[in-house]
Amino acid sequence: MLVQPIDYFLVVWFVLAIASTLYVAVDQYRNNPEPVVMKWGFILVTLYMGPIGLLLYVLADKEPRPGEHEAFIKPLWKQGIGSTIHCVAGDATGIILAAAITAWLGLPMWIDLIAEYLAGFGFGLFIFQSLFMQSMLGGTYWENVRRSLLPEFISMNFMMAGMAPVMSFLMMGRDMRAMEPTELVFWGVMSLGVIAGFILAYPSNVWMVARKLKHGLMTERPPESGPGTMSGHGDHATDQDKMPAQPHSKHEGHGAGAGDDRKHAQYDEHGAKPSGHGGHAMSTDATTPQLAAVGGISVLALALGMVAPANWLNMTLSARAVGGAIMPRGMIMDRDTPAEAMRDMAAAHPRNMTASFDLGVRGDQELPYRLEGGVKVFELRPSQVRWQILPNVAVDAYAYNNQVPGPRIRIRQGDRVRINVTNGLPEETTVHWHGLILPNQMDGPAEITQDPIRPGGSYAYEFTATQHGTYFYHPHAKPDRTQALGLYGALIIDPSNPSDEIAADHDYVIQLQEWLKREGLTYPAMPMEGGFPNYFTINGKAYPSTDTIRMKVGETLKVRFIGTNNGFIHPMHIHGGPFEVVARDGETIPPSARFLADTINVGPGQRYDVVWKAQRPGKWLIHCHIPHHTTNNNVEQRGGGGLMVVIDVQ
Ligand SMILES: [Cu+2]
Repeated sequence: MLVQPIDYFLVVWFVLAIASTLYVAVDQYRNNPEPVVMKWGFILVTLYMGPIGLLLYVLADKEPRPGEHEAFIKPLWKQGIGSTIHCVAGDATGIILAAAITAWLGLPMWIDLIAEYLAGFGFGLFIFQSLFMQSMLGGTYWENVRRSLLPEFISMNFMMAGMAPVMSFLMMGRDMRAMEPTELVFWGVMSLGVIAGFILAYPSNVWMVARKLKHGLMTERPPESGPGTMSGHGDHATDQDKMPAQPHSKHEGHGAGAGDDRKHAQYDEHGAKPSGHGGHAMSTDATTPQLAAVGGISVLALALGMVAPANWLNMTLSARAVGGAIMPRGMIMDRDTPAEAMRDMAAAHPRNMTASFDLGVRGDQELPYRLEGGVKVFELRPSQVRWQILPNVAVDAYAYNNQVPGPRIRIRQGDRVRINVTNGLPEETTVHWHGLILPNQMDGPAEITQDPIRPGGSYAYEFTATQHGTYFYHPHAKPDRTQALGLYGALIIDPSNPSDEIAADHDYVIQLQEWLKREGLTYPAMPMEGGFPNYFTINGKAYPSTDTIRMKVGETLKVRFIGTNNGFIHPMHIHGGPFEVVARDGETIPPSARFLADTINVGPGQRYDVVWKAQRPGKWLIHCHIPHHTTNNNVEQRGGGGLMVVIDVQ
């Protein structure tokens, strides 16, 4: 799913990669006179390295004009590229296959890397070098394995030394979609890894070609197209020892400047058949100390590339544990950070949103019920929706019944209620009835009083409301994630004795919330590194999209503040004169203890009922007194933002 700028870049990249690969494939088979194994080497490497593979092909290998391939490929730097190409083609194929399989199996990153090394080495050595090159080198398969072992080992070590840290850091970076083979970024990381591996393996390949440890580029012409093809020649070379210079079947250029003093393998007109024993076997002039030094450094580089990332990354993470998670900028993720912590702070994934609602849709709608044998039965269903909080800002929210805040449950003291909760979220949930006296089994804490409700599962909460006042409900399974993403709703219980109600002309509920929305993604806001919110809502909307309360001079307004938010104490202030604090946490304050104030600190979980009297006409504000909380992404719009509501008094 295209959710980040990198996704669009990668679409372009892979379109270019496929186009480049098609070009190289067609050109190799139509025009370029080289052995089949090298044709495929360039095709595969172009698939992995995209336009860079194409660049290498055109600069180092593609015959510039008919008949020039032999001379064109002679320079050592080109021979080194050829040698690296067929190492990388084999190794990278093994590595990528292993990466996809280990991700699918859910194995941790450290096993992933080891499997990739073994698969890359195995694929490179046993298939690409020994099997495919057998036609070049002659000899038996196992002779080739033995001969290729050391050069392949050195090259593979450097290749993996480049590829492993790129994969480790990028797959387990902020965007851990990179661990999922179903995501484009996974393939982007593989491509970048192959490029890094190529760069690191190249110098050793140049040296190995120069020392005749490895083959570089070669020319192989079918008889019809060879530059020296003479008309009328109908015979074909069958024995290189007898016919070393067959004019229409050349095959040369293996190793820096060494092509002319060695025998040329001969090929029949079908191109790739070994024509005799011995083939292109070379004898190296590298000394044992040289080999030991280069080999040793390659092992050191490999160890560094494989192990060093473990200083910063938790290498025990697997694609199954964290794959797909996109982490907020600024979150501290170190080698000890567990997968659970990452999942907890990850963005709500845009692909999971089941519905989208525009600015006009409001939350906190009174929830209808049906009566079953005297029990008021309510239905609650949490799911993921895109919820508009400002004209141009939508959050990917967790919502009860497609509302943020969730629907208002309004009951009367003494009511018997049953609330059926069906989990439409991709993770476990429960519901806690905050502040209520009820049977312990109905209280909601996951793992403590009940098993969490699994995705698709349900649970019936049933109790009798013995209290009255302002309450709320919220999840008690990972509330730091799921409540922060929008799961909360008001629970208003009217007193059975109407005279217990502190009456006012208007009644307005304020549910507070903090949001973290960046780069198109919504993260659960938390008071920790990387988790600080940048949007704030009252009843699911940020000012200027919040409600306006309309009343007349002399009328009273009861505001029920509910700390439905997770992270901050919000000092809620009303302009235009003091209010009287009449209830706290659902409990009515006795008249003698009620007090006047103009600011009240509403902490998470707290409720305050206050009664404010409109004394003068005009626009009077209710707002949080932390000015940052009255901005939208730190911007003041039309005089404010976030936690702000206007009381319009006529
Ligand atoms: Cu505040």
